[in-house]
Amino acid sequence: MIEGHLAFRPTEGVPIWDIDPFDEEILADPNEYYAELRAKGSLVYIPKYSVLASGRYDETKEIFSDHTRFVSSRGVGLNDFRYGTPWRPPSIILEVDPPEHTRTRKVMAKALSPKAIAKFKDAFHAKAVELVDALLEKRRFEAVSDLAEAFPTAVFPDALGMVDHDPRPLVDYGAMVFNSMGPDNALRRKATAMIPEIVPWIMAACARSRLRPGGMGSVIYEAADAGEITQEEAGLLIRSFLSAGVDTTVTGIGNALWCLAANPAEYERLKADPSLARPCFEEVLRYTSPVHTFGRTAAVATEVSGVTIAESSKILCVLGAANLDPEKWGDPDRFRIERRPVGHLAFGAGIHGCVGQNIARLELETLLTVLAAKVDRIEFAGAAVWRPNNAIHALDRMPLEFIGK
Ligand code: HEM
Ligand code: OVM
Repeated sequence: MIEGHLAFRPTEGVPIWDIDPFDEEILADPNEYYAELRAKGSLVYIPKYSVLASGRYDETKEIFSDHTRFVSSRGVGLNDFRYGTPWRPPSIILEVDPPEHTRTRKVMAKALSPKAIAKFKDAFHAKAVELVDALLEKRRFEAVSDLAEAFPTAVFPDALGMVDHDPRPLVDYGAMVFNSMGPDNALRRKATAMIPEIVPWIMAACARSRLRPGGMGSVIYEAADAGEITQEEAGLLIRSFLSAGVDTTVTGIGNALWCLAANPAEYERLKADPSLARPCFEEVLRYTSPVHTFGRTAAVATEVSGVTIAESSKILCVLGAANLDPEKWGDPDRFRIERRPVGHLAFGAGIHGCVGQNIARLELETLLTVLAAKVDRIEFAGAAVWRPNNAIHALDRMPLEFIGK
């Protein structure tokens, strides 16, 4: 695999920071790094990777949503696709710009529209009830495997229409995709080493013959039949479902349980008013940013907040830092389920803003509603441990206890 990027010289006046944002200790506990990044300036140069980093809300949003100046087609990870071969054929939705993006985005948005996914609600609810009842019976359990992973790996492949599926490669592929967006560190090398055992399984699962009619996958293949995309592109869009659709919601659920166990008064509020399930999830997203960092590449010489940006600069958009910026959010370090953090960047912003956000919300809203109805208390039953990932902020394990109503 050939990789690399230009060694950009920092613009004069830009703070230079000798830090490795992908150090495993920082990835596991990033809030101090976020605060320092915001404090140093609107853009900070990181020599270790020859990149600029943005952690303040306004600038991060500006860069992330301006697809003309800051492109995705050169990769949203650390490597510039112009100077190295990507580890897999690029995503035809995430890693492209208009006009290519417009066509594939339209097809995927149709499969994931509120109308198209409404029919999954009952199945999601039934699975949530089944899992939560079993865990109440057990009382103590491992929340990452037994709930955060168990729920999406059961309901999402079914909604996609997969005829047979296995939770392990689904969870591992997501972690791989997100780790590969980072630098050439141990996390990325471990991810790359798993390619032979996981990628063939994933690619085989994208075939039309493996997808039932009635699922989101068949909507994609029908768009191919209608000539909107090619059959090969349909397969690659199914790959996008499997890349971005499982590990993200697994992380969302784990992080939600962590927030609620750590903030029992907020859980009391949710029980008292289960219609807060959705705003609660939005606050979990703001507070924990499951996707913590994604990049862009400057296609032109430009400027943000008075800082000059050279053409071809790679910019890390630190969504986790922006979502905790005190200039944007009052009391950002407090988890408040009634905050309704409109404008948070956990799903991104602009034309690449998460196309799966409606189904992510449906999964989380359903699960949080079932919890509020059945579980009286959510308590830690041991230490919660975070799992470093170059792009995802997720738990590795979290012993919990559910006390029933
Ligand atoms: C895009 C986060 C769930 C599919 C994005 C982006 C973010 C994000 C930050 C923007 C990427 C960018 O601009 O470069 C999340 C989070 C989720 C979640 C935090 C759950 C809590 C899902 C689900 C799917 C999905 C369930 C299901 C298919 C995608 C795809 C894109 C995307 C295909 C690329 C869209 C485009 O480039 O136009 N997501 N996501 N995501 N997400 Fe999600
Ligand atoms: C894709 C893809 C992969 C990772 C993340 C993502 C968050 C999309 O393959 O399209 O969005």
